[in-house]
Amino acid sequence: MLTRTLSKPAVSSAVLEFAADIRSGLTRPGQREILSKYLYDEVGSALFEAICLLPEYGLTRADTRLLRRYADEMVARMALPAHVAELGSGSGKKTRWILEAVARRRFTFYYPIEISPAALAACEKELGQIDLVHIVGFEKPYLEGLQSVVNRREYGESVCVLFLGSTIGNFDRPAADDFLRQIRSLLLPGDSLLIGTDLEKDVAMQTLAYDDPAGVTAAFNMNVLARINRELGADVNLNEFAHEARWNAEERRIEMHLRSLRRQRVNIPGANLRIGLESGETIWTESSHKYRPSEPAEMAARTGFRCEAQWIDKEWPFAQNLFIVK
Ligand code: AVJ
Repeated sequence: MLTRTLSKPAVSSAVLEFAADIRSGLTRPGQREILSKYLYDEVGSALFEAICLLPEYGLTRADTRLLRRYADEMVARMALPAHVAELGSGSGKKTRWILEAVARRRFTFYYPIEISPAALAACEKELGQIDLVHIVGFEKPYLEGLQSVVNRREYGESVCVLFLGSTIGNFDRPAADDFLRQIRSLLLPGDSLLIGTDLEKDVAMQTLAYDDPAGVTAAFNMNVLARINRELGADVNLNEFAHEARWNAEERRIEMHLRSLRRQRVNIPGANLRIGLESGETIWTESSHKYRPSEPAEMAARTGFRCEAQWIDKEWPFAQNLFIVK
């Protein structure tokens, strides 16, 4: 008797890409690195949602306060969009205010663009019930997702892109400009980009937001090592690493690192990699750049936008910036 089994590739292309990026990041001369997007698997996305609830992490509450309070004013200052795209929607909780403000005025398509399928599902659940809003989610990298959105535009319709939560801060400054230029190249004059930027603040307060006493951020950071064990069959001992958050005054950013607590070897079969780490050596996992209030408008001017308006939260210095395509 012939038995047939469904054939499924032994290793998915997503895991192969993860393996290749881990390999190149961990063998980089000088500072070893893991790309920050890999922090956000299903566990990492859930831990990030928990970070947003921490008293030390005021960013998300400031972001939400501004959106809730000024949504109508924000929408009144943009060309009323038929299409609202959100880069990295996460759970979508704070997006509600803007979507409702748009949908009070017209029928709207909303496109969350997310690499985390779990976050995308949560977002579709959170925002799926708003009157006059039709959701179409894209599980794609930001620019590919945005390309799919603009392909749906019909003549005379405007697009609004949301890039909330200071996710732009993950890019170093030159790369942020490049990314904004790429967004710009997919848009048309009059389209809008609402972009959140965390502002510079007291260094101790800023650092504590990334090194909370309950250790939630440490778990978020450490999870990327657990992910390497899960997906690449590695043998990393998490007890031999420590979470570290430091303020880089020159680059004006918080950096998250994983510090090796002793001289050790790490074996990552799925990436065909064995490396030796020195005691005290770090792996850089994320940057969160902080901005001066005048900086977003300067970024807009360099990248094909003008900054139409800015709203700043007083309690936790954070800015929403409305860019309009020139
Ligand atoms: C989602 C990139 C905006 O940089 O503040 C929070 C991620 N990392 N705590 C940030 C994060 C550690 C967050 N962003």
